[in-house]
Amino acid sequence: MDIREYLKKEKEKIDRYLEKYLPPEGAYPSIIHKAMRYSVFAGGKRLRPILLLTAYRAVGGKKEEDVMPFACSLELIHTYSLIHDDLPAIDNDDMRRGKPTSHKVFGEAIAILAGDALFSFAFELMLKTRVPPGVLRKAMEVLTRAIGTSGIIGGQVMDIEGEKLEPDPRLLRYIHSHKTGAFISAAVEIGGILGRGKKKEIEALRKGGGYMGMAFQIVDDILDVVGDEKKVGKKTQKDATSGKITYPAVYGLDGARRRAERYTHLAINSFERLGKKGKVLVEIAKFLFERDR
Ligand code: GRG
Repeated sequence: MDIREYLKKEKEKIDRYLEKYLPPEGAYPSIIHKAMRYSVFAGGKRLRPILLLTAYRAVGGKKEEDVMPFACSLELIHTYSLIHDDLPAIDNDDMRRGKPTSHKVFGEAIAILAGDALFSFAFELMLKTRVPPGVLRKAMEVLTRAIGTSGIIGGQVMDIEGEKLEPDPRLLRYIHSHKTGAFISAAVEIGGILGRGKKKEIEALRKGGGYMGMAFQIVDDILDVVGDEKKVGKKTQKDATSGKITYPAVYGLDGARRRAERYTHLAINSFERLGKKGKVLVEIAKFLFERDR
């Protein structure tokens, strides 16, 4: 299969649904809806919704339309995290997804509120997922754990605190597995839950997603050092100047690449436990290791 073509088609489909779901720009008060749409449609690979849908199909899920609200809600939460991550009080970035960041265009107050609004709208949308209430509840349990202090927020807090600490491999693993790995793992696991996969399948998805998330963040670190700003869509070479604890900082570029490769193999081994049905996830894991954006 051509994985690039698969990802392109999936992204286009998700974009169509996001367009349909998000409040129109003109809805009062227009400025906030404009800001929400600006960041969502600034670009983005739509990786987390794609992973949810791919895992859903891998366990035999057939009614994609029914789970599309959940898939798209992940992209809204992800975009929210990017807007807040870019704020002057956090990473202070001017560019994201190849465009000026939200606070550069709309000012800090509206950028903060656009993030908040995407977050709350994500839950409004998620509740429209057409699965039995018990299944939705389980999926939401996984999601809320992944985005709270035992997931993204915990990782982000230590990412900031870490700038004042000595680089240490355990802290590094904590930051990456929480800041990035937890959400990616949740996206894959939720796909399995919504598709009513068997317990063993969901476990393989959860594990594989966690390993893939680690590899993803290590590649993100590597791209900060060697990536092309135009492709990456944001300023590169920032981590070293801000004293971030990253894989290249702790293990060097080659050591980081080896570790990203090792996590990718672990992810592949987990997805292969699904047999033929795990094939697309295997291809995505390989693609993410080789990506340049
Ligand atoms: C509770 C969701 C939430 C967030 C609040 C600000 C914050 C706490 C967390 C920031 C987390 C963060 C930005 C982690 C980095 C993850 C990462 C590698 C992002 C880039 O993801 P891509 O490459 O981006 O999928 P695109 O633009 O393609 O969607």
